[in-house]
Amino acid sequence: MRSGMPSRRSRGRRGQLLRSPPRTDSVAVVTTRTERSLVLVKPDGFTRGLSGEVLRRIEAKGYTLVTLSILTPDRERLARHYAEHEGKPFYEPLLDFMSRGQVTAVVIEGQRCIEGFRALAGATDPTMALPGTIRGDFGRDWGLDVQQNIVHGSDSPQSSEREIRIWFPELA
Ligand code: RTP
Ligand code: MG
Repeated sequence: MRSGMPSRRSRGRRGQLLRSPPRTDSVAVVTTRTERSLVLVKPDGFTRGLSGEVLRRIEAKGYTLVTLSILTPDRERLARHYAEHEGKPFYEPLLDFMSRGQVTAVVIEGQRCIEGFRALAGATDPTMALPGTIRGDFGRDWGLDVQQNIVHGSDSPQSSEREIRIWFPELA
């Protein structure tokens, strides 16, 4: 198409101009700030060799990996991480489950990556998590006291800041 000519899509069959092109000078620009999220591949996901698959999905979505560590978390770290759940029936089984093996801890970055990763992860209950999500594709009910659901992701900017301080104090 020659420069300066209106696009074909804006012309009718007889060539009449149907609609002027959208004005770009009056469009409100909405920007969102880059944020970070703390992602964990839990011991069930790690043992099944799913760390790579989780990282692949994060990168395929377009988020950046900031830092990554493989470790076996102790109960003290997990108690800080899951402080909001203290006293709930699944709290002790959750700490047992999370401390029983290695996890891959990752900080990811990108605009709205906190809610974006929660969408990639799917619902907490892996039986109900939709196919196409990490928990929906790889998780299931194993008849245990606590849901083993492959991944954790921060649920708010406040949680993310708090959790990154727990897992990667050098970044805080
Ligand atoms: P997460 O914190 O791990 O990303 O998961 P979430 O926000 O989707 O779920 P949350 O309510 O914060 O629960 C933390 C983890 O505890 C286990 N859980 N088991 N009734 C149960 O069996 C039960 N409820 C929660 C899950 O591993 C959940 O991810
Ligand atoms: Mg949570």
